[in-house]
Amino acid sequence: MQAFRNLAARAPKATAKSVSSRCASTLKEVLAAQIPEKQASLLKLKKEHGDVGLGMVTIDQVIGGSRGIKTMMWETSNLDPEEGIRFRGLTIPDCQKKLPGYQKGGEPTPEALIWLLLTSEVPTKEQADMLTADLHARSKLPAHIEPLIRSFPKDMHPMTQFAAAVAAMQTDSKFAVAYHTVNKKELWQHAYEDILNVFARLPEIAALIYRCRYADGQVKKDLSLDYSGNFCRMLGFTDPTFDELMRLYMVIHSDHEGGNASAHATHLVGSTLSDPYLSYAAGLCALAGPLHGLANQEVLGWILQLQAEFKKAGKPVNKDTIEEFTLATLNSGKVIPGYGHAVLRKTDPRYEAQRQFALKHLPDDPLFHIVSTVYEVVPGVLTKLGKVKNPWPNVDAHSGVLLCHYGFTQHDYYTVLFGVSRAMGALSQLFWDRALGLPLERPKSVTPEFLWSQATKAK
Ligand code: AMX
Repeated sequence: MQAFRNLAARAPKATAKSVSSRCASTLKEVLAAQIPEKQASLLKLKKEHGDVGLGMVTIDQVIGGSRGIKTMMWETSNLDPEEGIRFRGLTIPDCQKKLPGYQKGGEPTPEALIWLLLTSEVPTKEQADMLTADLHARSKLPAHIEPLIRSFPKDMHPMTQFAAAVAAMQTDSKFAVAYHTVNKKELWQHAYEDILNVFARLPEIAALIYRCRYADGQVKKDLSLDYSGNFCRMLGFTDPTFDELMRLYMVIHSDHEGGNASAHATHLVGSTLSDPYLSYAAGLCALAGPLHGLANQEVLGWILQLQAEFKKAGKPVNKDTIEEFTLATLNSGKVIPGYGHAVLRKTDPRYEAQRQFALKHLPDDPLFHIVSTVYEVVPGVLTKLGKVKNPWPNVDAHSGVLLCHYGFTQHDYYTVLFGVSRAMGALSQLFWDRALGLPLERPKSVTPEFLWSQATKAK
């Protein structure tokens, strides 16, 4: 035990440093300076302690979607079942306190979070602004992307359009070209370029999909604003409070450690040395599933259905009627969207952060009132089922109601917003995967016969 404590004391801490300790100042220079030390640390860990076991794997885990099996290294964030997410050691309230906002005291900007996720250092306002300018400068889409999006059938789901457009940008990949021409030790530089370009271009792609599907197809940029502010203008929203909501939304949706399906898919595909465009397109396909990112669309659909049915039947919205509606959903063989989680065992702090925003900015909104009453009822109902491991709300239980309040009502689009945000975590980690030269991911599968033979031996 003492030996473990000594080792742990020597290991790099997953806590953000408050000021850049290095003299290098651009994001790429800070990262370049960090790489040799981190490579050496990983090599030492592998060489001297590679044979240390991390626990047994049970048959239940093999059949049950690998829950809890520690099988991936992920440094940008960590998820504790009780406490929730920490980005480089910082909780959501820590980020709100420490990361620079667009305005002093405002919500942290996604640019500040990208800096934190990549470097584990809290950026100064100047560094965050420098990154904003860099992202704006990289934001021009390859010429074929706009016509491609305009050619999609109107009824193609926005997430299908989004994943297809991101994959189609692969024509621009510097990493894919470099793979054939440069020493693999230098590949991280090209991964960096692609990753920053993906961050820069996702908002316009997302806005084009939105404007073509629900509005006049025109996208108007405002590069005098930050990443989120410009994104809101491109979508067609001009309320500064909505800009703040978008900053909060993007930060809390950015990363949720590595095991979730979108992050894991990005990491898996990237491990084949597929470039960041194709890797993140895979992540988006995973995010589009209703048990994962699409749950945000499902939640609002469920709440609107509840509201419409109650109105038609002349029923009041209260705990009893919501309990009836919840039971009817469960009895029809469906899940309650926005509730439950594979890792969390408490109310998601991302839900709590959005609830605080609602209490401050829209306390009297009728949909917020429904969401709050659902929160009072659903955990009790799910607990009574006896099988649900986490009856508490997750991030998706709240986001739609906030968006709706500001007139963003097209809920079949909501997962695209999640997809713009999730890139920040999944691709920051992908940068480190390439910088550290992590190998092809290739776990072992086993047959049912093997499992039966092990089960029989264990008796
Ligand atoms: N409503 C009804 N049943 C639920 C439930 C919910 N919200 N959450 C879990 N259950 C059920 C499961 O379907 C499973 O039933 P089964 O044994 O009959 O198949 C049982 O409870 C045990 O599941 P679990 O171990 O508690 O959860 P899990 O790790 O297998 O699944 C999740 C996690 C999120 C898929 C699940 O809670 C769920 O389906 N929630 C609703 C969809 C949702 O909100 N997804 C978004 C998650 C966050 C995100 O990724 N964005």
